[in-house]
Amino acid sequence: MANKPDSATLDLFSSFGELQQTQLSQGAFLLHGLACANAPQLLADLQLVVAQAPLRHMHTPGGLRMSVAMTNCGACGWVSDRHGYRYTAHDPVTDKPWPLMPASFLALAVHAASSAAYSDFRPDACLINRYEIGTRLSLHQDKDERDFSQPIVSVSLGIAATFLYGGMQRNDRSRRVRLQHGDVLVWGGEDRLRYHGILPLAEDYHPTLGAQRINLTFRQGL
Ligand code: MD3
Ligand code: FE
Repeated sequence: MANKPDSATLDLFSSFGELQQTQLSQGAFLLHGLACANAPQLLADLQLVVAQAPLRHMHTPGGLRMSVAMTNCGACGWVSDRHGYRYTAHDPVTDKPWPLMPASFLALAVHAASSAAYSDFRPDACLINRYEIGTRLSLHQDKDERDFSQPIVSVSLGIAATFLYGGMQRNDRSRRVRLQHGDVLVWGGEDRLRYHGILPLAEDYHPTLGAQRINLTFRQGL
């Protein structure tokens, strides 16, 4: 069998600085360190968001408590409870609308999508995931959004994690991709419905975030 590389790395230049981009597959791009320079602003804005909409452990429709703590900002937010998964305009914990998406979040997400060739990305939701040591996210598809032609942009902050990048079927073999502080992933096209997950977070320490990893995923939910 031909021994062809399964990803290609390019060096690009953008207004966000010099950046290395790895194409994982047809529609999936890893933008190495794209969010590093903006991380202090993102984290300051994140603090304002979680002060209004606290991180919480949601439950799966089967009643299991998720080990990832979550909240949202934007016009809508992803929620899970015993009735299922969906996007809502209000935070069920506070009964208030989700906090506005900070300008720093939106600018980064739109920039990342456009540098990966998705030029009309208009995210209306940002799901915020917090991982502590041992927290994991088992293999799943993101299919609660209305329009799968829209990509998803994800931003990793804090301690590094191992991302599982699977296929279109749960049992397809997964690749492992290390996600570092500041890395941005963009998923669209034929890769939009791939199974993916995060291995249990190994013990580590990040200079600004301590013993945690934060992931922001930008979606068009409605
Ligand atoms: C591939 N988050 O919030 S981000 C999620 O690191 C989620 O917190 C993980 O999976 C995290 O749903 C992984 C990378 C990611 C996000 C969405 C995807 C990969 C994706 C959607 C489709 C395919
Ligand atoms: Fe996901």
